[in-house]
Amino acid sequence: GRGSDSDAGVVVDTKPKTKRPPLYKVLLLNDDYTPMEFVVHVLERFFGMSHAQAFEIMLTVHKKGVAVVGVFSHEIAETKVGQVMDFARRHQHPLQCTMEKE
Ligand code: TYC
Repeated sequence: GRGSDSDAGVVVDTKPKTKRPPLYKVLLLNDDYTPMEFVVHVLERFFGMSHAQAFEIMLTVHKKGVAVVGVFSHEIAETKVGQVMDFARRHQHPLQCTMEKE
């Protein structure tokens, strides 16, 4: 129980834990070859951004090398990364998209 005599000083159930699922940042990486318009299209198509939003994030990646384009559950993040990598490969662009635990 909660530290009764029979527990011989072993503290149990100290903190009520509410388990939230971990979240994952999806990152887009810069490269020298993928056309800017292609990146804007990717952000509109797979991340539901407006054209203005997508253009802004694309420029951030272009200038800084990387940007977070969304935060999702593990399953959704994996799906997004897969969709972007597949779309880029099909169009023969070297665009890279990865995920990392927040
Ligand atoms: N740097 C690319 C260019 O000059 C544009 C670009 C932006 C590529 C963002 C990838 O994630 C990227 N054409």
